Amino acid sequence: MLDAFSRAVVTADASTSCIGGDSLNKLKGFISEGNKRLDAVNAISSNASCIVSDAVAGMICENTGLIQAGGNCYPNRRMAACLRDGEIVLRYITYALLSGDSSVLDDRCLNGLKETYIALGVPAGSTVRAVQIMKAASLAHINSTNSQAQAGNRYKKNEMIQGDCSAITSEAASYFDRVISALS
Ligand SMILES: CCC1=C(C)/C(=C/C2=NC(=C\c3[nH]c(/C=C4\NC(=O)[C@H](C)[C@H]4CC)c(C)c3CCC(=O)O)/C(CCC(=O)O)=C2C)NC1=O
Repeated sequence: MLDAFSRAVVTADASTSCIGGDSLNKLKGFISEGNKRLDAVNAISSNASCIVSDAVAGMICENTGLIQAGGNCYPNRRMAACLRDGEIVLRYITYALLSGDSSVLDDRCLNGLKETYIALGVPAGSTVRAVQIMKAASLAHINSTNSQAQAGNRYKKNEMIQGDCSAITSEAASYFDRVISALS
């Protein structure tokens, strides 16, 4: 498992070079922009149960066969497993976002997951749909663009200093996309 710093070391060592130039500048940015990263992680973590339950509910609304006999969210045992998997995936995405590197997500969550899902008959398309909804909700929370209209009485405003969050948003998006491509 690597983070932005150990990744720079491993990459430099692989080419027997010193750490400098571009990779040092990237690490400087990692530090100077660090509070945005912490806020982004907090925006997801502190809304995780809402993000997960909303995504799984949305996935089921679009495909109600999932909760009927023969569906992979039926009976309740499978529904619980599905919600738990949503939380696992989102938690590993927050770890990757915190460390600035996808290896924790790749190695500890995604490695072999597609094969596990195929063996269990968990439908890939539905899983991808749930991850897409989690992605949209998480990016909205990072940017504080979540609205009462979308969230109803569960609406929670994130108190954050407003600034340019485009870089951390696209980095977060890339981890969701990683999950989607690993399962597709
Ligand atoms: C550390 C990382 C980690 C991951 C990622 C993980 C996933 C994981 N999900 C599983 C099951 C499952 N996963 C789902 C998920 C879903 N079904 C659907 O229809 C939806 C599309 C989707 C939710 C979005 C379901 C229903 C099961 C139970 C399947 C079964 O037992 O028939 C299983 C089989 C064992 C079990 O049931 O607990 C594993 C290993 N376990 C881990 O330890």
